[in-house]
Amino acid sequence: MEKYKRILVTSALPYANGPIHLGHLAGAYLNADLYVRYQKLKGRQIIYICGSDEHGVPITIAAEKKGISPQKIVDEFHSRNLKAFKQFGISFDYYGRTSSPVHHKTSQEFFLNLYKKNIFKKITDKQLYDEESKMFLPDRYVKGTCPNCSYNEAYGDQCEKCGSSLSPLELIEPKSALTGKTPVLRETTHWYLPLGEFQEKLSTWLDTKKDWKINVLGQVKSWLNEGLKDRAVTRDLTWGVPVPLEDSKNKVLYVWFDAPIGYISATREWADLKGDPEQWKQYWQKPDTKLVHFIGKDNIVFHCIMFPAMLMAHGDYILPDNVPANEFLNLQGRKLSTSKNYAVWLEDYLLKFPVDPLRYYLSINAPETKDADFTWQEYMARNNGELADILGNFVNRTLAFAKKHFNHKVPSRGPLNKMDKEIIKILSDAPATVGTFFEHFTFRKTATGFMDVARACNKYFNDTEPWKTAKTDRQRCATALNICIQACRTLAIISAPVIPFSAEKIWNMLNLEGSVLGQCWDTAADFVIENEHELGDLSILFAKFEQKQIQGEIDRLEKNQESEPDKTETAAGEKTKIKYEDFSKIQLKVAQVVQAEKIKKTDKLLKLTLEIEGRQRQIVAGIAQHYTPDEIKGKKIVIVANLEAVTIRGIESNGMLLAAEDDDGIMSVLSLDRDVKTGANVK
Ligand code: B3M
Ligand code: ZN
Repeated sequence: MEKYKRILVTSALPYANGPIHLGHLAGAYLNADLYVRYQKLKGRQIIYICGSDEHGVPITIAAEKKGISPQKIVDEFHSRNLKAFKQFGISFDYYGRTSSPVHHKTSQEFFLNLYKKNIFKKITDKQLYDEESKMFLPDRYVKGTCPNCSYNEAYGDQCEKCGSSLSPLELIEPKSALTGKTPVLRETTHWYLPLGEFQEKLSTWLDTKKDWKINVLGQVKSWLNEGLKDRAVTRDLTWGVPVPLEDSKNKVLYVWFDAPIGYISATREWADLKGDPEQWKQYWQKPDTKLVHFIGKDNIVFHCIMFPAMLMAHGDYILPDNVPANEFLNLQGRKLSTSKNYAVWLEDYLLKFPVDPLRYYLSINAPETKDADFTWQEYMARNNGELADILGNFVNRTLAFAKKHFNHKVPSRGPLNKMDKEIIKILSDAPATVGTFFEHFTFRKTATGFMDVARACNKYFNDTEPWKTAKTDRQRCATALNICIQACRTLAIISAPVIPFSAEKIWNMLNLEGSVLGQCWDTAADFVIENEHELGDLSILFAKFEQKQIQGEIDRLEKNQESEPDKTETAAGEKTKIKYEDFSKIQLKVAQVVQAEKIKKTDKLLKLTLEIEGRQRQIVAGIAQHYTPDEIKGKKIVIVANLEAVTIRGIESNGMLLAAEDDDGIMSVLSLDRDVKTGANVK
């Protein structure tokens, strides 16, 4: 941090075409909020910027579906989403919108700056055109068959089945999403950002990012390895930021050109509102600002390649220090699907359940290095067994005890014994230990971190047995209670980023001045509550849920289960027990990798040619982010040999290799420590 004076945090601007669901929260908002709240407690100068993405084809298509204007759609969802985020405690300093005049101006200036520097290539070529609706069909206006996986509902910009990014002309049998008609080809002119020309500069810059998350670096490297291509930054549409050139009628900026500039415009609006219109420049133009973008994994290329290239081309701006992108959140073992209503909507959640249990569960179960699974059952278990039984119980029994035995006042400490010293050590280490987890974007550990401290406090309460010493050794009892009360304060501060509403409640129960938000992280473990301080009123911190409260939610999702199954395991990653007969159906064999190559247009896949007892066999393995083809070549590995063949990205895979992957996203392919022949059985 020393290198930096201030921090600018952004979360991806959600499209204002629908409500927010848990996948959004887990991807780019809750993690950012934890980071920001922590940094504020650390006393750092930081702002948190977000807003609605109100342009692009997703918006116009949503509007057309509902038969209303795009403006109406974005007006509705901008305010609904902002309200839901606020209620969920997402502490934006400013939530802008890309339809604002400041944004139009800022993005047009940005475009013109690059245009005047002759950065863009102006290219005229043929694009798909719908004769019936009389318009070109960019991005999602065209659907067709994916050339990579043959999925027949692929969009013109992306195939949602295999994840590859596409251009409309690559689709097989394209059809207009508006009329269903087969489009014709027509000439049109657009401005392209020649990303290839930034390849070297981007690579050099990205090479310095050794501390970025593995999942992010993996994707980025695979884009770079494939070689960056020109990208059109304009579209033939009427909804969006008009292209500010004479010869560009009915053309707007591509949504992924204007949306990231939205971070800048929103910061400008924030500064205007503060009455210090120049202040945005500090955050965007001073190299001692740390810029951090929180996003979901589908936005990595835009934030790590395209936007940085734009910023480099412009020259006046800083580049992100980190882009800690998250993977996806699944729901009850299946992929979330908004179109099939297989999702948990935030607005709906807020009507029925309290905020903090969800913040806690989504933090502890964040899709940090790999996809995670949300289940209502685990949500309830975490609330009841951890928030209520550990943290809630500790605070409650401490304060109830003080009320009963010390007249609701803080008793004074006497001499300390071994147990006292041990818990004091745990408490005083906590701010630094838990703090590191925030600094390193390992948010799952921030939640386990404070809960572990609460667990130790609960144990201390049990072990010191104040209910006995109350009668036998008053000073001992008072000492233990004093420590427990001080610990409640520490816990309030170190849990505040994750469960801000409950932390505030603890603060009030302790009857301390001000708000927990105004405290200092580093002195969270100082024992500053004075003797004889009068405590506040007790209230329940976390109510326990009963099965019937969550059953309705489970039933609703089960009804919507046309969505594809994604995982066979339970939320805790445990599988149900099997018999040996079941295991013995799996044939594991030793194989040697004789050839390895990257599969084009994918981040994760390698095609491996294996040798087993003199015969060759081909498999596809999801290890490209962890192994280069050269690293894996020659290795003897273990494969599942009798798996039915599947086709992945048009390539047949006859088996599966075994690899271990831990929570930090480190992957290791299983290998052998003696030289056995290929074909050997593994049991
Ligand atoms: N509107 C969000 C998405 O892909 C997209 C993010 C823009 S961030 C500049 O869902
Ligand atoms: Zn596909």
